[in-house]
Amino acid sequence: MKLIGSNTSPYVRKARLVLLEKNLPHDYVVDPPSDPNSEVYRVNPLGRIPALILDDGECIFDSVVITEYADTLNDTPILIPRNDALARMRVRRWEALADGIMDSAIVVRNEVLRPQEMQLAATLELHNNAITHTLQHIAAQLGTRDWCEGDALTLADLALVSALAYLDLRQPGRDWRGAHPDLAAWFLRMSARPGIQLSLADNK
Ligand SMILES: N[C@@H](CCC(=O)N[C@@H](CS)C(=O)NCC(=O)O)C(=O)O
Repeated sequence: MKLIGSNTSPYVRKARLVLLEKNLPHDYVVDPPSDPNSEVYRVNPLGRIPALILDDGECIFDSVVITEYADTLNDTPILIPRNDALARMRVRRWEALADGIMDSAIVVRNEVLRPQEMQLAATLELHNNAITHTLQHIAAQLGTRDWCEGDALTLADLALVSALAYLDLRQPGRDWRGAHPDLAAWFLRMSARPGIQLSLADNK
């Protein structure tokens, strides 16, 4: 299978980390929709990345659907609990928090790319505050634990790494490490994983 993405997209990073952590053979192709000739326009009517093209040509999008599908392909490890409905919900809820940070950070990014006089201060404040509050919530939930949910790696951890990496990329002035030292220590521990290391090397 082939994952179409870009190195800057946090949703792509999340999907890619799932493929890497599960050791699912795939080609990772940087082919962003900013290129009008991107293959993504042929395979995803939304023109968004990530898009995962299976060997028979079927295309899967968006990142939530990709991760859901990819997780069924093997059990090593199971990243989304299958039998425990509460644990499954909690992993998905972590993912919603991480995706929400990504969504807000992208709104902020798009806003600051506009000419200064056209930028909406209220939009910037709304979304920056949402990120700040969500980071506080996440840091309080995680505490000093190793994993977001349960006692092993799940999709929750990979989604959170992807959201934090995106903040590092797009909001380098946001000192989330200073505000949340335990979260910073967790991110450092997670960064030692080979798949995450590989993906973070491209975070520029
Ligand atoms: N909810 C989607 C969001 C995907 C998305 O918005 N991707 C962005 C990149 S971060 C995109 O493709 N934007 C179109 C563009 O860059 O032109 C998912 O989780 O896959």
